[in-house]
Amino acid sequence: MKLDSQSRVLVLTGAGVSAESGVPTFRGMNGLWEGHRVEEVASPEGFAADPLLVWRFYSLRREGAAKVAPNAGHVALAELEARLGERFLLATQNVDGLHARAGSRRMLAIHGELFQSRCERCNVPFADAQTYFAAPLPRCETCGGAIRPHIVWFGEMLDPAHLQRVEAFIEEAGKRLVFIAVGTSGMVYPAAGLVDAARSVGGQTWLVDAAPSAEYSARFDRVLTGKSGEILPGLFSESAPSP
Ligand code: BV8
Ligand code: ZN
Repeated sequence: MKLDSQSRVLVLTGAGVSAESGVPTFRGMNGLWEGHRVEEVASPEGFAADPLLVWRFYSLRREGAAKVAPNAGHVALAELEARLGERFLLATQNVDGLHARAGSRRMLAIHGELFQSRCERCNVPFADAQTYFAAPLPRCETCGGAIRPHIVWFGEMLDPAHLQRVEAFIEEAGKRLVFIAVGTSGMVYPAAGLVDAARSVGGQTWLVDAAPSAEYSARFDRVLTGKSGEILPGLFSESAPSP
């Protein structure tokens, strides 16, 4: 991939970038968890209906994510950020915290953070690695409200500040934009619409995925099929010829 001194790189990552770290992907779970549809468990309706079931889902994921480490794909993205500085921005759909652990700083966790919780009334997120597998479930000391994972659930709005930062980056970059989606099936909106926004300003669009879907692939200029942990490290080194 040829990047020059004008290139502005926006990266969108999904569950596939953490797969080589041992974190299960959503498609890998066929959208199910212990027989429940993820969309039901990861939703405000699901939390209202059965908060213990939802806390068990996120507690298992906290336990899992605490045992894994960033892989070469996460590291390659942190290194690219170090090279490009403000000409780089990462929007991740992942909540596992692995990008931050690999050193990414110019990173927006657009679907929330697994290791943060918040009172559903006070809405102030705080670091929380606790697991909750049985009642009593955590309640806010200030107002007594229910504590929930600081996650953007299906049917919930993404943080407008995140969306504004991504849109501003795309607008400002224009034709100098290189948009790279890594390890995402492109099924969940509004993240899945970013490639269209990138194309609308004349940016270059690349997809890196182990098993890209035909529908999502069709919206990219270039599709590199393979594991992100194997492709990313060599993709950005200036000397490497475009594969
Ligand atoms: C919104 C946090 C509306 C949860 C997530 C009906 C009701 C309500 C909403 C909707 C509806 N119908 C449609 C919607 C909109 C909905 C949506 O898009 N649904 C989809 C299912 C159709 N979107 C929303 O609800 C969003 N909010 O629309 O608000 C609104 C509007 C106005 C006012 C009020 C409300 C919120 C979406 C965020 C949901 N939260 N995450 C949690 O993590 O627990 S989404 C969650 O699933 C992930 O964050 C991620 O985004 C998504 C899974 O996608 P991927 O990351 O792509 O993972 P996947 O497994 O699918 O793919 C992995 C890829 O990696 C594969 O391609 C695979 O080939 C590849 N791969 C595997 N290994 C490797 C690899 N690639 C490279 N290397 C490897 N080694
Ligand atoms: Zn509260």
